[in-house]
Amino acid sequence: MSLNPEQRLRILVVDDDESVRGSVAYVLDQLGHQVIEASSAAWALELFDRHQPHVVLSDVVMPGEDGYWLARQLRAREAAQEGWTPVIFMSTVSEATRVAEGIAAGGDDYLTKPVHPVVLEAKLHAMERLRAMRAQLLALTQELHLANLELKRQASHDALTGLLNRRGLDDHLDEALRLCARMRSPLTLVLCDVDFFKRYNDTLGHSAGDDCLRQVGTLLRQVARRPLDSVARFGGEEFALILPDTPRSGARMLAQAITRVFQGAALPHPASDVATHITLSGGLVTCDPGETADAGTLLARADELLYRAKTLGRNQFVG
Ligand code: GH3
Ligand code: MG
Ligand code: MG
Ligand code: MG
Repeated sequence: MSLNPEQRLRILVVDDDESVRGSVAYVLDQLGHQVIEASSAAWALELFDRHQPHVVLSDVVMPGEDGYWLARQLRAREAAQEGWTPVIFMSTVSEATRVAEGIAAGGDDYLTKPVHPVVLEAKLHAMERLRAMRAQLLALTQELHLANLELKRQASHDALTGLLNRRGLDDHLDEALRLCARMRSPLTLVLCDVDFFKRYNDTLGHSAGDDCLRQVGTLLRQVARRPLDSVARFGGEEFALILPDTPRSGARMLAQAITRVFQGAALPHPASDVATHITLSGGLVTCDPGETADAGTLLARADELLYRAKTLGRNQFVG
């Protein structure tokens, strides 16, 4: 019989009796499957590792380790790898307690010898059905896992800029503060706000405003680009930079870098009182080593300094 490649199974047949192995192998071969033969449980385990069969058909009573031992070994391997290979026992022993013992050892089915070819074929179909269902379930679990990750990402990120959102910022700032306290390392928080942005929207339209905010996000990311730095969109046209391991001197340099980068990018602002391009005002606060500050206090201090920058004439950083 010719099977298409997905239907063709690699089947490990384990039996110490060569004639049983031969006749089972013959039936499977006639059905179009590929057969691997082992004369002992220990040898079967080696062949299993080498060939990763789709199904194991195993005798129970064999010299040395028996078929139940083999099933237990396979299940132990699978537990570590999240795999599953159907194991069907074939035995002349048909005692109920022995059958139950085989299933408990990890067997999926138990056939009494001599195994009828039609029954064998039907049992293989049943195992294939289970394998297909399991594969579907795994795919679904994977999909759910990815969807869950995406939901988590969406909950903490801003759709317009791809930066952290307010919630993401709060979580991140708490975490960064804890880490800096433990490492006795300074952390700087920068809060900045686009100058005269209402006028930008009023002049160029809301959609141009959105584009502008995206570009502001990109520019800020260029400035805060160390691996531990993070940038958030704090509100409408307000942004926050969390800069672990950054002392006051580093913060001042960073503020200068922001001003310089925005000067260089020269995003045109047709209605600003302070420049012909988009500018930012900002507040800088540094939590020094040994100082304990919570996220809320730090944000409130940065906001006050930002307000001061606005009243001092905008396009500047205070802190
Ligand atoms: P200031 O220099 O004092 O900061 O003046 P401003 O006009 O920037 O500040 P104000 O708070 O008066 O206005 C902020 C504007 O930001 C108003 C609002 O329309 C705009 N804005 C907030 N969120 C968005 C957004 O998602 N997209 C766009 N296009 N505009 C936004
Ligand atoms: Mg035997
Ligand atoms: Mg604002
Ligand atoms: Mg503003």
